[in-house]
Amino acid sequence: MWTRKRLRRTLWASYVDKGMYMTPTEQPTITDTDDLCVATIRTLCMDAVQAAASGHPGTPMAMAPVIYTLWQEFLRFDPDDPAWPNRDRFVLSAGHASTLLYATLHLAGVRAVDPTYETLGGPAVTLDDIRRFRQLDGRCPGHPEYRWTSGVEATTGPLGTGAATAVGMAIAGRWLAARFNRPGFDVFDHDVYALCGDGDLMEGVAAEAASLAGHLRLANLCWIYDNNHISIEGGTDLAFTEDVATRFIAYGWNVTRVGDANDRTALGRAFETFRREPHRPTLVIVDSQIAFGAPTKQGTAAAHGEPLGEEEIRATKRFYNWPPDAHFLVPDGVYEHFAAGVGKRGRAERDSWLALLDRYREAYPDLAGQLDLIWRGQLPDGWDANIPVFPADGRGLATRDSSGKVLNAVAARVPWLVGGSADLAPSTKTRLTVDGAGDFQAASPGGRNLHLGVREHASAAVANGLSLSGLRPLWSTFLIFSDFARGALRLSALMELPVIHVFTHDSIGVGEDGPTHQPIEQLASLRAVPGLLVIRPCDAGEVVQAWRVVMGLRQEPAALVLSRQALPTLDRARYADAAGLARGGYVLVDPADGDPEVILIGTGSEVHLALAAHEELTAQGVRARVVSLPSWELFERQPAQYRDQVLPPAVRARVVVEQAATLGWERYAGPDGVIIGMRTFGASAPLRALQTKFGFTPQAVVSAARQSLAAVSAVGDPA
Ligand SMILES: Cc1ncc(C[n+]2csc(CCOP(=O)(O)OP(=O)(O)O)c2C)c(N)n1
Ligand SMILES: [Mg+2]
Repeated sequence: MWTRKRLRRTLWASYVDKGMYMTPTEQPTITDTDDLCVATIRTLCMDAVQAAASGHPGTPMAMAPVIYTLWQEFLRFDPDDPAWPNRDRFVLSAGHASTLLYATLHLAGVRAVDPTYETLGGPAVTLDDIRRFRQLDGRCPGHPEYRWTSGVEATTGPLGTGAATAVGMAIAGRWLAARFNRPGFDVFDHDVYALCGDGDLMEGVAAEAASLAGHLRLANLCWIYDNNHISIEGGTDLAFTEDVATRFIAYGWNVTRVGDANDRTALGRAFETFRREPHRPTLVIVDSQIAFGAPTKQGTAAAHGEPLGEEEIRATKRFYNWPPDAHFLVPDGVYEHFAAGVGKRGRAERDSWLALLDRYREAYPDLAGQLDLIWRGQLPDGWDANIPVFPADGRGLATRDSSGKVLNAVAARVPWLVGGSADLAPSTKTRLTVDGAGDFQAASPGGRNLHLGVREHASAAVANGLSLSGLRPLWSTFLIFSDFARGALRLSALMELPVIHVFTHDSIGVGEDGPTHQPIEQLASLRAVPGLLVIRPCDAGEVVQAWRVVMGLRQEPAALVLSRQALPTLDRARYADAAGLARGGYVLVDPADGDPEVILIGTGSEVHLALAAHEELTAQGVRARVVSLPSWELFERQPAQYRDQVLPPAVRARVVVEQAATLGWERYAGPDGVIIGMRTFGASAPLRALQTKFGFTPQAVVSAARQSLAAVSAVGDPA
């Protein structure tokens, strides 16, 4: 149906495509080149949002002088190599203002790198890309996306999260400097900037991260706060009247103010103040007026977060001394001015850094070799040499314990594997105890154990920031609290970052802590995140294999789901090799003779229930197979032939057992299978009592097997 809006948009797009609105000879009457550049950013943003008929034009227009001053005069960023390791980072936490970044990337002439961030190509953002803002497959999606548009340092849009990610980048900057800089060799000394709005500062994740940044005295971190007193529903007096400056001072930040976003001199002074501050992160509070179009008609034309409309754009352009009918116009001299500013400075910075790196290579070949591995996302030779072997043991150990041992064996060989926990490292067993690991603190920025505090959401965001800077981060909490980290956790998948999320206390098996601490729906919801590998190993043998898989990841995050309680270490002479974990699911044991008539499927601690039921069924003369299925994602990647081998379609009698919500298991249980899982919250009681109450006993698995066998024989063989 041709709504008016759609018609307008289509006509607009076709005029723009044909260049009918372009008046190339007409130039703005702006004499100052800096003003001209700022106006170019503004008009590109307006035109892009108008062409897309969606998006937020107001904030980009108001913040244009801020991003311009920062990039043109301060940011150490070489447009020719947006992956240069010691570049300053700029994170647009207010991701809804994405055109601001796209216009800047375009005007600065930033070149594209491939998704592995290794090979350089053409422009990151062309004028055509800006014309096609928010269109399918365009380089300018609605919100900035890492790996999709070069020069975008982090995927942003979920407010608060970009700012928190920047804290991770600043920690990484400190860590890299402490570990790799040597006297006379400041290989790492870059700064991290994030541009935030009211929404960012309202979000809990940003508060968590700011508190951590203040504690860690991250003087290489600068948040710029667009204090425009407005968000979607209206003025901030509706819901946000706190004193932000005082709050940040209380966090231990250095707070400075710029009274007018158009005052480039004051902005410059604020950035200099940041650079001079040796001990604290800096918050630059910039007072601004969100643009609704020509200032004469403030607030009358468009609602917040909507295109301005063509008439309003013309009026606004006139106000800027811009030809009102020109669209996507980059006036003469603008590209050149950017090239002479950020371009020239960035190139000089990178050239001298490359020369420094050459000398560093000679002086410290080992360290330089490590950096090459970091930058290529590779592991050192022999990274797995220390991984222990766990002998069969009927009593066994918790998978959190075996994981802690494997982790430390790996950490001994991968110096840039850094760990952190949201105040639960003693419980999650993620503390790195290898020689010299130490704690990361303001006074010891080379430490490999981050104390992230009880701040799960910021923990995941910080881990993303560490990963974006080349480190191999892990962070940990209880599985139940993965919910608290979800926003940043899913961004690790969206950004394709090899972050390791370690979640222990993985079931009602936590016992006495009760239903508040017993995860139910968390496994299903983690499995629902595209691109997140979820692995729930059943014993120490599978834990070893899980770490092998996880360490080999280069563009995927993983969630390791581990038990609090001890689990037997399987005798792999009797049961299949744990290496089967790499395929996601594998046959652990089959009937002594003949084909299986029923398949028992389990993950983690419940694999042992399935094995006990297998013995019982064997004694009863039932031919059963046990399948360990620790990772759906890895299993789904196997060829159909392999999957059918493990779960033969002809064997329809099946039991799935997992101490979690049953959602999704139908795919493996099939129509005649029985799923033993959790359909309610848990309860506070000793583990044994819970297992009986909720039906996690070998007897329950045996009777479920019989029930499924009966269902199959009642239906009959379809063949
Ligand atoms: C976590 C999250 N919640 C809600 C939104 C939707 N949203 C986008 S912009 C916005 C208002 C942001 O206000 P502010 O940060 O002050 O930015 P301004 O409108 O001033 O540019 C909201 C609620 C979001 N992007 N992320
Ligand atoms: Mg605002």
